Amino acid sequence: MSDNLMQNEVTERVEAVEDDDTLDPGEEFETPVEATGLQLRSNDAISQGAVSEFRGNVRTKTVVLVGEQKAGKTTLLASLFGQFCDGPVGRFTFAESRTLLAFSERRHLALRKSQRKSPSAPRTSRAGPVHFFHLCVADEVGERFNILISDRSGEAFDAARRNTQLLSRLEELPMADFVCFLLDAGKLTNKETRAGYKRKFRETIRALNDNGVLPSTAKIEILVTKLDKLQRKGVDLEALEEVARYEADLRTEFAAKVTSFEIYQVCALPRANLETGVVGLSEMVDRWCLPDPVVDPRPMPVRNAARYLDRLVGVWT
Ligand SMILES: Nc1nc2c(ncn2[C@@H]2O[C@H](COP(=O)(O)OP(=O)(O)OP(=O)(O)O)[C@@H](O)[C@H]2O)c(=O)[nH]1
Ligand SMILES: [Mg+2]
Repeated sequence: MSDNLMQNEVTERVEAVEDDDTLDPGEEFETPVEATGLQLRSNDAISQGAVSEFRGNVRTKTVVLVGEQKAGKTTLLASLFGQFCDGPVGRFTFAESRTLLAFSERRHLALRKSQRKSPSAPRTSRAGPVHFFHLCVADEVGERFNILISDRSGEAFDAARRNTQLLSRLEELPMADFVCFLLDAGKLTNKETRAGYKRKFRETIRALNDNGVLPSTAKIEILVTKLDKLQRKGVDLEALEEVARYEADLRTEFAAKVTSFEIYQVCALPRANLETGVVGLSEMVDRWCLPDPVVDPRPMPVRNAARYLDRLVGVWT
């Protein structure tokens, strides 16, 4: 072999090693299975059985998406994942997902044109159980936040609204840190169907709240989805006022009944008006990752306590 050829080979090898050093170490970022004690199938959505164990081992916020058929639940989580694929979302970057393939598949299906006129996600199977999607994000200083987002068919919520005996089958609700009700803004612009839709939407929240299936600590979010449908040509001012009025009505009815009740506008897939763009997802992640306020575990001093023993707490504080 000539000197020149040998020199080239050595240079190539050195460059290859240098390249390797700069490569994303990938696997090393994964939470080791020994640390979580879990053998989750990383490429599938997580089933109900595995999720409790996962939550027991990893500090996680669980987000439950509630909404009737075609409200946009699957598209919302697919779009959120898609945003992270494109780069940082607000102050967070993507760190890891144990449901990568499941996320990618939903994203692909949500964007796919196929034989349809426009992109659309296939309906989540009615008979299928609840599934969870795992997203781990990191903030500017590298602190990681784990989020589990549930997805199930809207038909299950519809059935539980009509027959409260089925509420116990919504097994994801007791573990919710956030319960997000997806309100389809597009349906509020349709004068013929809006009254029925508004009634059903309200009844779903009532059914869940009045029957005690919403955890008392869970934060309730109304996500007004498909914002692009409110901003497309031909939507009159009356429709926008209708949405604002309905939001106010919901606030009046539910805000005082739950720990936290907020309404946010989002757009996951602006197919009715591209100018709307993707709206509200980075703020959503921000809220979901917000650390819980520190609780002071010390006992409260008793005022005018009769016993010396009970006065001690006051003396110490
Ligand atoms: N214009 C518009 N369409 C949306 C948006 N988000 C979702 N969609 C469409 O709404 C339809 C239903 O979305 P899905 O995400 O499948 O709804 P889902 O709540 O998961 O429905 P089920 O699985 O049947 O319970 C799809 O055709 C989506 O493309 C949005 O932000 N804007
Ligand atoms: Mg779905």
